[in-house]
Amino acid sequence: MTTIKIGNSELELGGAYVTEMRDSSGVLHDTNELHRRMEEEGYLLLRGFHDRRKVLEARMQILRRLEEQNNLDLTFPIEDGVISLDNGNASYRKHTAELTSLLEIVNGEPIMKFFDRFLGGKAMTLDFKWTRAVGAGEFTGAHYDAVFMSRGTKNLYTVWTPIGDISYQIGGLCVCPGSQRWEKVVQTYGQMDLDRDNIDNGWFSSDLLEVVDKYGGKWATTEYRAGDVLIFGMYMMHGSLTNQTNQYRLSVDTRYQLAAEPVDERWVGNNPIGHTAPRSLPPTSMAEARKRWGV
Ligand SMILES: O=C(O)CCC(=O)C(=O)O
Repeated sequence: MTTIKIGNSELELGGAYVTEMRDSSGVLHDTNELHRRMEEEGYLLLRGFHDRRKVLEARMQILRRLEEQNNLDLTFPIEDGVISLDNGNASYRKHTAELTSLLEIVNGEPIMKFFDRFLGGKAMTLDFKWTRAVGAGEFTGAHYDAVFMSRGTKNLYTVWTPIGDISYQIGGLCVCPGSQRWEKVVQTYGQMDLDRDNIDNGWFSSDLLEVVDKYGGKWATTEYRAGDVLIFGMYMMHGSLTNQTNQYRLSVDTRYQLAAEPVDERWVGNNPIGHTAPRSLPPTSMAEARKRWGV
């Protein structure tokens, strides 16, 4: 029995809440089938999409940054990315421009060519890269990406790239297939703009189980290998498993769209402005907003 952790709950893979993700790498060259699966299931897991050695090179570049920032416990090999005392999430975002190996992966030919084909035209990627080092006991709550980056085209895709091998214990991403069709949620929460609406941190819920209790379906997840990518659209409810180890979970999420379509200006340019919410007023809680929306 494989046990995984969501929030504080230990769950069985194949049980009521969690199922194994489907691997679509076998249909990588069949664009119609990729579209069909994206439409139906809402995500594409493509194993071995990137050259594993390049991803591991990017991992070392990041780990050296974390070492310089004193985030690592150096009584263990640097490769293991063991977290130093303070345990929290670590940030290396301000160093993104120096992470050349990482940028080669997320801006490189394989992924850009994939999107040229998938989108049926010249693709572009948003310049901002959401780099992550998720600490012990940490996880990401359930959300749609639309809330954070939908001022341009809605035909925008997230690519989540594990930077290293990610076991169930380290805790990678999970998605909720079918959540792209939760019409009422899409029409209310899904229309929210974090910077305009000032509602909490944008997470629909920090309790992933509550979400499927209410709307049905299951969370789908897997163990990832360096080289894999997971792709989904703006209205796919997703979050992550809890990191149960003393090692950082390294990953990056990046966005792709047709170059000819409108762009969310917050996330492009040499120094993207990012979230702009004037937080002079206290934020409305998501619980309150959900009550108002009836979701
Ligand atoms: O890596 C994570 O924990 C969150 C990533 C995420 O929310 C995304 O890829 O949109």
